[in-house]
Order: sequence, then C-alpha cells, then structure tokens
Amino acid sequence: MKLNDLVDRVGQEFEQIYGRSPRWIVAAPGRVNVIGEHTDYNDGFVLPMAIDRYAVLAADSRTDGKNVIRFHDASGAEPAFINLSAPITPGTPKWANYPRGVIAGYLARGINPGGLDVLLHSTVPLGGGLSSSAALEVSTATLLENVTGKKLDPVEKALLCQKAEHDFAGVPCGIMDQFISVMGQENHLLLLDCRSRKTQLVPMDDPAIGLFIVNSNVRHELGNSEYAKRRAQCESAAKILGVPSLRDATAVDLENARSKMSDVVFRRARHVISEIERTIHAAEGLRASNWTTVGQLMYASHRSLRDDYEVSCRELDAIVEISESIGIKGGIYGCRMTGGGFGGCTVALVKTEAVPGISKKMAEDYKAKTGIDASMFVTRPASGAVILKSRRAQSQPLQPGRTGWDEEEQLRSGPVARFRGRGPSIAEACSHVPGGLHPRMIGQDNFAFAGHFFQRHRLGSVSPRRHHHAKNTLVN
Ligand code: GAF
Repeated sequence: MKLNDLVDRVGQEFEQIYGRSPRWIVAAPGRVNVIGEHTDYNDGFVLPMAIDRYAVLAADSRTDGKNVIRFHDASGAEPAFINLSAPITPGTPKWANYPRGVIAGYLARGINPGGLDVLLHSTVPLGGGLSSSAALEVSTATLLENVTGKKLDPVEKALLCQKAEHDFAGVPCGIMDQFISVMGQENHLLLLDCRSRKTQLVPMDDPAIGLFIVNSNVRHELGNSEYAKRRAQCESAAKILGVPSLRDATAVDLENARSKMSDVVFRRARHVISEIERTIHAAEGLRASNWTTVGQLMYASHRSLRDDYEVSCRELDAIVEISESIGIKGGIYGCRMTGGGFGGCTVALVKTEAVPGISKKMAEDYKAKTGIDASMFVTRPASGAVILKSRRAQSQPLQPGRTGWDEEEQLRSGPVARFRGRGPSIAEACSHVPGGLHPRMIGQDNFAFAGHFFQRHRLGSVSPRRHHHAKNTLVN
C-alpha cells in the first residue's frame, strides 16, 4: 500500500476507535540491509536502505486530561497504557516495550508529550528481519517530536531508540536499524561508519535495478540468545588480538593469532573482518553500477554468514540456492540473508524487468524444497521517518522573514503538490510557481524549489536545517 493510502486508512481507523480525527500522523520505515551484516556492533560499515513499509502512528491529545498514553494497534494486538505520572518500566503487552523505552528516553530529556490517544498501523512484516521494532521506535520518537515541537539531533534520536531496544526489549542490537529508519533517503543506500557514525549516501536510482526481498516465513527462536553470544565472541576475538574492536584488525592479524583462539571465535572474527571489506567494495561497486561485482559480494557475504558466523538456516540457504540457479541470465545478480538471521528475509539484487519470472520460480522452488509458502516483494530505497500531519490545527499566514516550513502539513494529490495547514500563503505562492509544483520537484529538488520560492517572495531564507527537515516532511 502506498504511504498516502496508508495514511488515509490509518486516519479512518483512528476515527473508528477514538471517534475523532487524529491531529498528528507520522511514519518510520523498516529497512533491508544490502550488505554489512553483524558488523555494526564491531565498529564496522553497514549498507542498508529504508523500504516502503512503514510503522504509522496517528495521535491526538486525550480528551479526558489523563496523563496516560493509550496505544491501540490496528492489527488487534492487546492495547497498551503508559502512565506518564509514574516511572516507566518494561511491562506488558510486550510489543509496547519499544514505545515505552522511547517515551522514557524523551521524558528523561524533559520532553513530555502529555496524555495521548495513539493508533499504530504497521506494514513492516513482524519477525521478518526487516526491523519492525526499529520502525516502531523511530515512529514513536517522531511522534513525540511532532507533538512537542522539540527535536533531537538525528544521531541522538537514533541512539535514544537503540537504547530503548537494549533497556526495554533486552536486545543488545547495534546502531544500524535505528539509523536507517531515521536517516534513510529515497533512491539512496546509506553507507554508515558505525564507529564515527558518519554517513555517506550511495545513489541507487537506476529503474532497471531493484532489490527483491523474499520472506522465508520462518523465525527460529534462537535469534536473541545467539545474537548476544555472537557479540561476546567478537569481543573476545578483539581482546585476544589486542584491538579495541574487530574494525581494527586485518585478515593477516587474525591469521597470525589463530593458535590463540578457539576455532569458533576465529571463524566469527573472520566473518566480521571480511564482511567489513566486502561492504566497502560493494558501495564502490554500486557507485560504478557494477552489478555483477555487487552480486558476487552478496553471495560471498551469505556464505560467510552461513559457514563462519552460523546465523543462517536451511530455509534462507534454500532461497539463496534458488537465486544462484536462476542466475544473472534469469535476472538475479546476487542474494544473501539480511538482518540478524535464524529466519526472516533474503535480499537479492535483480533486473526489475525479470521480477515476474523470478517470483514465479522462487515461489515454486521454495515450496518444493521446504513445504513453506514464501512472501516476496520488490522495493526501492525509500525515505526515512516522515511527519505526515503536523501539530498546527489553525492556519496562520507566514510573516516576511519566517518560513514556518517545518510545521507545514504537506499533502500531495494528483500531479500537483498541495500544501495546507499553517500556511495559506505557501499554498498561494505554490500556485504562482510557473506550471505549478510538479511532483518531480519533490525530493532532491525541493531544496532548490524552496530557496527559489522564498527568495521570489522575499519571505526570508531557509536555513540548511529547515531544508533538511522540509525534505523529511514530504509525502511520497
Ligand atoms: C539486527 C540488529 F538489530 C542490528 O543492529 C544488526 O546487528 C543486525 O541484526 C545484524 O547485522 O538487525
């Protein structure tokens, strides 16, 4: 479902449950990691992208003045009640521990949204390794920022969400999932250096190439405990090597220290060290549109995760084997498991024109090999967290020298963008833009457009921060 349609749907669902329209709507995406698996907690590189599957939250202030956030889930899960007047601790229902942890983080920074009625509708498959939990954390954070008008720096926001997962869900995850859900950009992968936390955008805008996701529809229970074990094994390898983290070791260092560690610890470290290198090469390959090389790196990553890191499973291996049998001739350059492992999804780099044939063959062969029906979809890099409806209920004209841009409710319908909410003068000005505001101007070009617009009308300049925010608030 397109994000616009999803927003309409969530608005209606909110009305059915709470009897009025929501005042705020936000969304945060799930992700797929193209390469760089189990490297984030080793200070390495990862190369994820946001996908067009979102955790959407619609909300309004409570009408009874209670200092409680009431969370309903459109899927029918047990509702949650979070009392803001008492210390927030993990509890039941368990799914609400993600929002609980995020709310606790914002309260600790003095950011308090007050009592709210909230509805969650998520299209990120649960347990599919596509970061449904990070999407829920980041959408909660985005909602609190929208409601209060107080925004954290994006890095701090992502780290707060990661801490929520550590402290409230008990999962010692790295930083990848929350970073990409906050910072994803349409048509780009994000090369994230997990040590410096610096990011580089890697364009992925060739319509002939897509990412094909196959959900194995299995989730083996081992996941969380094995994840923590892997982290501990990596730390022990780094200690033996005498380096702060595996990011600082080379394949030669590891080989030289082989006799000092167990075979298991050696193989864990070999995966991480080689995966960091593969990730850097894959980013170069993508920049050069060298799809064959990127595909080979993806297959190598899968082998390493399967044999050295031992986080794959029979079903994921089956999907990769089927992909190899389809091959480049059939439209698949490479394929690998994605996310923490032990079930969930694979990601393949494919020729988009070949997707119908690939889907058919994959469905048949996977069913024949495992007896399970796979789900699959093709996706392109989507945008990170987005505000879809903002807190300003009243419209106020813009004043010269002020932009107010980041508080606009921005909707797009049909071929021309419409802006409504706080700025009737923006709507008016949009209609003065020769030829109207074409959808292609949404995205990269809206910066230029915004600058042009504000200069034209002498309404003051738009600061880079507001430019950034304006981009993040656009609906695709
Ligand atoms: C999970 C974690 F949440 C991430 O931080 C990352 O470690 C990933 O597994 C493996 O690459 O998604």
